[in-house]
Amino acid sequence: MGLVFYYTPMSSASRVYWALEELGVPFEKVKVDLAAGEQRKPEFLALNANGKVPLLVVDGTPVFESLAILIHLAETFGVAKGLYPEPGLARAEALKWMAWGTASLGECASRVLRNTSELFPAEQRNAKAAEAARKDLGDLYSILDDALAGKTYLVGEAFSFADLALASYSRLAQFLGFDLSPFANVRAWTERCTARPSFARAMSAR
Ligand SMILES: N[C@@H](CCC(=O)N[C@@H](CS)C(=O)NCC(=O)O)C(=O)O
Repeated sequence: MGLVFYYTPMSSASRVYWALEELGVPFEKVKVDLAAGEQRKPEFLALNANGKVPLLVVDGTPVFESLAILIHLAETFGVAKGLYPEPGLARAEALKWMAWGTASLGECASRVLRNTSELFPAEQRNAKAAEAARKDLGDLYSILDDALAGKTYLVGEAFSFADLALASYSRLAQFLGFDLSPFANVRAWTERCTARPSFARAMSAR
């Protein structure tokens, strides 16, 4: 049965798309038109009751949440490809950054989005909350910038799933109009990571 990937371009599914392209594993893709409400169709809800992308169906078993999908792909295919450490402290470091990216950076970027984007109803947006979220985002990028000082990649010497899981948020930050220019290490690392052909392939998917 293999891998069936449900995605929407420019969404939380993008980093999973990037991972699949980076791994070079065969997968079937199914585009979900969020604007048309396809995520609320019974056949999709039967696979993911959350009604959200990404969703990866692995040999018939649905896996939702982009972080869980990334970890599964990293463990299953990434180790052999040198994209994810063997179990041990280096893996703990990779997991630390992947979890931080989702729970801290991603959560914060999502707060900025929810309080500024016209994708959300005006009455649910709050300028003060947006301002606080932008400040928090700056604090988080400062932490990431310090962690990248003198380093090419986050964990070890090579590009890994830790970089992939986090670098995709730089694009979201830029989309939100967040100024990354004070964070020189983050900018250089983002350019290094997103220059990979796998990133271009994933981003050009429509
Ligand atoms: N924490 C989830 C977030 C998933 C999510 O919010 N997906 C959005 C697109 S970015 C979605 O499918 N929204 C559809 C909806 O809420 O109706 C993950 O990382 O997988």
